[in-house]
Amino acid sequence: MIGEHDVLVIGGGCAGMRAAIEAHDTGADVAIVSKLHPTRSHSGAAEGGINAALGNAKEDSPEIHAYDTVKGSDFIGDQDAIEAFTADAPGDIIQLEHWGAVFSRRDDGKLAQRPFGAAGSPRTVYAADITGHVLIQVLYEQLVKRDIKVYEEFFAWQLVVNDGRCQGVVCWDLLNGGLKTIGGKTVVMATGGAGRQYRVTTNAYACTGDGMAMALHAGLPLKDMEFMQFHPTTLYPSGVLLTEGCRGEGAYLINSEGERFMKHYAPNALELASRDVVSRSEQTEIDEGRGVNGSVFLDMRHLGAERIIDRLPGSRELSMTFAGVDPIYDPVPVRPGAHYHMGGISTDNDGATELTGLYAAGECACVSIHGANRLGGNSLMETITFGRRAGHSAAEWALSNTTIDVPESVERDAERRLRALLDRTSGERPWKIREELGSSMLENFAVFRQEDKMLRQREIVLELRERYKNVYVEDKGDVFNSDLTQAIELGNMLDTALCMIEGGIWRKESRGAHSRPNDYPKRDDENFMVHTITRWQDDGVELTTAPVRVTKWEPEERKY
Ligand code: MEZ
Repeated sequence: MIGEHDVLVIGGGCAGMRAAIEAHDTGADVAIVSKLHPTRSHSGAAEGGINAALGNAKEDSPEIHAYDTVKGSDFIGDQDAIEAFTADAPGDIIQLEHWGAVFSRRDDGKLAQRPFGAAGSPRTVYAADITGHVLIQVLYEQLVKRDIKVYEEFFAWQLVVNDGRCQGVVCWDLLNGGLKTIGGKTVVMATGGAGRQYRVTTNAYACTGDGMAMALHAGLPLKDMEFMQFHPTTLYPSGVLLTEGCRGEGAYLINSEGERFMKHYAPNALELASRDVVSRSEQTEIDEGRGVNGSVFLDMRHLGAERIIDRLPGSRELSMTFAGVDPIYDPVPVRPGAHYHMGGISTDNDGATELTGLYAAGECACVSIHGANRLGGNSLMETITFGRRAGHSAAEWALSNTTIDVPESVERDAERRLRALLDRTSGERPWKIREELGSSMLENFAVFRQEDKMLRQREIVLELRERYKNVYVEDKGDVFNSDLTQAIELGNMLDTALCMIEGGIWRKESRGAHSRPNDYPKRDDENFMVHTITRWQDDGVELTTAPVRVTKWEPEERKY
């Protein structure tokens, strides 16, 4: 073992850093393990903002925020978790501001808040359109201030479970090579999502579901994995995110005929309906022949150069760089792209999982506050609020329990598995399997779903898993062996994809991001207002269900 800590956080994005800061401030000795430098984490790609009911632009309250979130979730978010979240959010924003987050401000000096989709009030606090980027810098400064150790460029591979509790993680040292074990009295998983399962995605190459897969393989349940959010405005052809903040500032969507089509789908909220609704509307326009190259257009021209440059400078730059279009003069081609996993490692409201000593927060976790569809801006807030809560409870547990015991056999077993992979002298290269996974998920498990396509996708993933058993790592070296880590990441994506597909096949209704217009077009509260729970059993997925926790909002028809 190369190190021992009270709390070990896996993942250096917003949730991981916020958890580490809180654990430190609770009195614990903390370290972060991350395959990237923290300021390169994918949280930095979150653009449009972070939601809290400050009421600076219009009357608002945590209760209204909670209702919007419950409705957005299509009524399977757990309402006690949502209420805890929206109650904590304003204080957490003020804390970030006190730490130096340079949020945009109104003329009267208050924090500015912009409208976002499906929100009853302009609630999204922002720093132009680089909010995530600002937050990771601020959180990283707080790590440095506290001298929190970061095991940087350490690829976490396997949880250490001994004596019925989680006590650390086995990692591959990217810089020097070799397996290294780090002990923790408690471990907080904060590794983000797995959007790279799809060919068109806003997600960075690093988003490969490593934490979800580690938990799954340690016997933990993943909850609601069938719900994959497609963000309505990803640039054609790259999939790079164009923030919802553009629509918040007044941009609208048009089809190939120049028609503002959202009036047919969400007559009140228009482009600011929830993401599942807007993505479906775009996909319908495209499927019915009113798109161009599989895209529609986001029109910002009427906002004028001054507003675009002031509020949306990053979006302009991304459009020019990745689509060759300056939004001041021309509409930008956009289409739905895989963006966010509503599901993840099942936790309670303080991040605890069912394995003693293991906590989770951020996109890899499912508390669950997003249910079947997340509201834009609730994700950055989730990283902060639930990162803080998980860090606190992990520290409290660690401080009242004293030992770390990692048997030598743990690293020996991991070494054997690694050797089996590295010593293989022939086989299939990982990239081909990865490409087929990305294309087929987009084809068969995307904005719209239907039984035959999902069954086909299950077959495809099972076949890819068979081929994966023979995957061949060409680079046998120690230093920055990305061939090796990409092969491991591929295994993680395949297994988590299987959980998603099994959940999708099981859910015979349309709810939030799980839309089955051809076979089950309606929501079915009587039979399916439950969470799906998937576990890894006998090299496959076992599916059960768990009840949704309702505090005060009974399900109603969802209209925007
Ligand atoms: O919450 C998000 O996903 C977000 C803020 C994205 C965006 O459009 O900017």
